[in-house]
Amino acid sequence: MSTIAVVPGSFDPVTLGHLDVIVRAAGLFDELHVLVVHNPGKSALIPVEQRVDFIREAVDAAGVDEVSPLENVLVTSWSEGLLVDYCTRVGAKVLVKGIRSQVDVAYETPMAIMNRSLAGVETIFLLPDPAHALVSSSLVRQVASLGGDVDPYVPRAVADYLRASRDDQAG
Ligand code: COD
Repeated sequence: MSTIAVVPGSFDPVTLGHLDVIVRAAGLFDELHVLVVHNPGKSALIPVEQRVDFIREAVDAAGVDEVSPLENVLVTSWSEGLLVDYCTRVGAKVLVKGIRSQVDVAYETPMAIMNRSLAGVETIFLLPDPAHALVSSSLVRQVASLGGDVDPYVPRAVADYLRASRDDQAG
């Protein structure tokens, strides 16, 4: 039986930190679903379908660079209810989340316990690559909106999109 895992996130936008977790998780499971989920606690900058496209492009590019292509990665979105409802629908037994700090531990622990209680779905935490450990989507959005260079933190297409959005707003 193949093991399906899900990497959920807002990915608004996807960062190199997210991609590091995705690439490493893809090496641990038979099938990996990257799921763009609307987080009701956050107001989104980028439309969900655009976020999905950015991740697909970045995963395809990562596959070219890796020894083995990321052929086991599927990227999609979910807005129909609980995260674990998606897991149940596709037969996924594991969620994979990245943990950067104690703040992430405090945020993720109750959700992990609730998800196991609701549907028997386990959560596995991966520690970040130190090179990307301080990167967050919210900081990237803030830096981009104030005219800073986000090229070191996100895929090229995302940086171009954020630059264009800022130029549109400016003028
Ligand atoms: N390095 C490593 N990991 C990182 C990095 C980085 N630089 N940046 C972010 N991450 C991790 C985050 O810790 C998180 O695990 C994941 O990547 C996604 O991050 P974001 O910011 O894109 O997404 P969030 O934090 O807004 O999470 C959105 C979710 C929908 C995943 C979350 O809200 C969730 O799990 N919701 C559950 C909804 C639900 O069903 N609730 C009821 C039961 S709990």
